[in-house]
Amino acid sequence: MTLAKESSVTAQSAAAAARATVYGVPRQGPDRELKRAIEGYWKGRTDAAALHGTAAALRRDNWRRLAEAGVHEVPTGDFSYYDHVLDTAVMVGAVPARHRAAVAADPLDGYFAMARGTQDVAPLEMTKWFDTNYHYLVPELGPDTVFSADSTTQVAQLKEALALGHTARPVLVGPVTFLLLAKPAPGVADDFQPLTLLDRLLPVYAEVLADLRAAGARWVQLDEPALVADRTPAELNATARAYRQLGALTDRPQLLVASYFDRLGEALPVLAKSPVEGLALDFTGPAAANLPELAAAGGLPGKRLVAGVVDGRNVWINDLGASLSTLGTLLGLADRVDVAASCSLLHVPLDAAAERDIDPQLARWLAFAVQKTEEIVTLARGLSEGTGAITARLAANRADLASRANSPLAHDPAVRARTAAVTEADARRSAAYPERAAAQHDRLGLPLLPVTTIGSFPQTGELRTARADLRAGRIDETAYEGRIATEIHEVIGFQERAGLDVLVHGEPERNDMVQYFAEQLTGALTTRHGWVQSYGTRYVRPPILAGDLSRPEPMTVRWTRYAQSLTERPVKGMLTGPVTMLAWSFVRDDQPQAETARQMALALRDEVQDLEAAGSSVIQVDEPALRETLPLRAAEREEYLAWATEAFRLTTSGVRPDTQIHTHMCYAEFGDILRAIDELDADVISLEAARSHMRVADELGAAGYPREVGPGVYDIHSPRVPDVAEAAALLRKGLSAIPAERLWVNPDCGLKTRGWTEVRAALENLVAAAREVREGL
Ligand code: MET
Repeated sequence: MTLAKESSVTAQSAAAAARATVYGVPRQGPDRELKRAIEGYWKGRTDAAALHGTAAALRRDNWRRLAEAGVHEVPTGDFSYYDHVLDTAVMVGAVPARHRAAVAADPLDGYFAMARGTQDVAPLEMTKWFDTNYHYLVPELGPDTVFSADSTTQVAQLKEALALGHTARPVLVGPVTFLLLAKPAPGVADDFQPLTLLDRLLPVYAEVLADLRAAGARWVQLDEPALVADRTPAELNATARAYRQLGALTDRPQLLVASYFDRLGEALPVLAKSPVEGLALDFTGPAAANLPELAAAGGLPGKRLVAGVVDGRNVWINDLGASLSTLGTLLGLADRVDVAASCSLLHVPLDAAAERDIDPQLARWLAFAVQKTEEIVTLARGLSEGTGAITARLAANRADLASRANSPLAHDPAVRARTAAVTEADARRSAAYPERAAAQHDRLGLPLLPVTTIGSFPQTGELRTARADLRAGRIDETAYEGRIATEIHEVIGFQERAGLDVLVHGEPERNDMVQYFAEQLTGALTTRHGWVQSYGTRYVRPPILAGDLSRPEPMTVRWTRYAQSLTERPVKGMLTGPVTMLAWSFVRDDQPQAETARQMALALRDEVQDLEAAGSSVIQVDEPALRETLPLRAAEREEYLAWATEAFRLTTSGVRPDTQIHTHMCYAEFGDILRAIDELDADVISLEAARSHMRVADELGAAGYPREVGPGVYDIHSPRVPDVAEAAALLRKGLSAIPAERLWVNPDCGLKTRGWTEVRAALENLVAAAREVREGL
């Protein structure tokens, strides 16, 4: 292990001590107080004053926690009632016309209306924040958009922090990223490019910057993560123009432009040459390439560099020695170097110390936001005062890392031997698709346009109560299982009566499609308090894939077999796929993701084979996350798709030719993974299509996709029930792209969030539509 060069460390302390900072912290509070306060406000249980009071107290506690840990410069403006991109839209006056009256009447209610919609007005669209599991609200812009500055919230939060005695740095979404994340407003041409509004937006940012300076900001951080994706020369020119103009302002704080989630690449020289005073760069994972690229570009003479050396997106302890080595190299490349996490700590849970049930051996390897803050402070101290000042801490860190490297909890020789022995043939079905299709046709005897669902049926209040009762000890395991069995009985009965062709058991026993499996896998952990914001007041607890993965016993066979015992029709086995299991978990960082994916795939392969042996003739392996984990840079995609598709095939290829493998993905945009979808070699794929008028069917048809497809004809994201005519029209549209022999009829996604009344009506209509269209064939 190399440590920071003592000579460079002395140089830094002579100039200025390295500062520890972060770009943002988890918003929810130790007990998700924010969620409760906001939802209480929505339900009318608390008033706005009480909500503001809770929020201010949480911010105060967050800053105090940071300051007490030794963070020198705390962020402001990272806090949000819903989403920071929505906050930015409000800050620049980009309120859609349909929401203006509500915002004018009451800014807080108007804000929530933009986020969630009302009875009469649709919300902004929501989508994933880069390749994280956080969702932001998509700004809607058009040629007529008139921006206007409203710095109230940013100024108020800055003043709060300053009044509490903190050195504070407001954090804003930068103008280029804001525009690149926006989409054309309804009614505006699809090809409208929001970036063309840059010259109108910059004066608004100038005004906000002046207001923040007047309120006491010495530095302001502008987040530009959009610059880590592949950008066109025009986009890079716009970036150069933006920062030339903002840099030239006289009435402004010093500017720190932050990037994260990958390397800056072509945008690095653009920002390095701009007249901003500082850059924040990610030096973790693939973004580690920022280091040589920065050196090659001649560094950042005269500028401040904030070095994101602590991974802000995973839950593992930092290798402090390695980080100090990186920091030591960086010292020669900038005027001063400060230390941070790679991105906002929004993406990790708050405090690993709250996890009392985790094996203490394993707990040593975990770092949530609180622990990462301590690592950042330690590194800043080591950089300023020399490694001698943190000797004991470095030794403890080495011991923790060594305990992980050698731990039998993380290393299972049997699992390793098995992944090492995987051959190309293991990830290939034993027969080609045409032969399989014929065998499956004979075995299943399905009609043309078979009707099925995606897996889950409504997760009713009774089911959730039963689970809570079981956890609280109010009912025992037997009583709980009785309730699950009753539910499965009803779900099967309904599907038979409604006339569906391939049935499901409805997933009533699953708390969550990832957690349910993680709880049963060796090598995976689940947390009690490890909440991470997904969107708005929705928080999830991603499992932690800590060690080599294996499946001690079957996970789904019992309920699937029970469901099958109730009907003559085929019941689909239902599993979450390996790529999605990884995407929605915190994945170990001490081996390539491809290796973890392979272990997961083999564990799931055993389950697939056990289902087959128990009589399942149809097995679905869901991969809704295949596309969202696609790397931000095109150059990294091929490698990802290679291991991801291999993991899916490894999971599903051990079955007989006459066992039908389904997969499901719920999004309509996947032009960029068409080839990968083909590589999965699934017999049947179901996709989201209802909202986009079966566009996926057209795309797959045009691409010559050779296997069976179920483009969703029922949009389950809305309480609307499609009538027979509407579903039939969509099916006919599907038939224009996919021949009847290969077209399935199904909803867009699982039904767990819907109510029984809608589900009953919608599925009956789907069956009727399928019969009507079949008759016309
Ligand atoms: N089988 C799962 C369900 O129906 C698939 C969900 S994909 C987000 O709920």
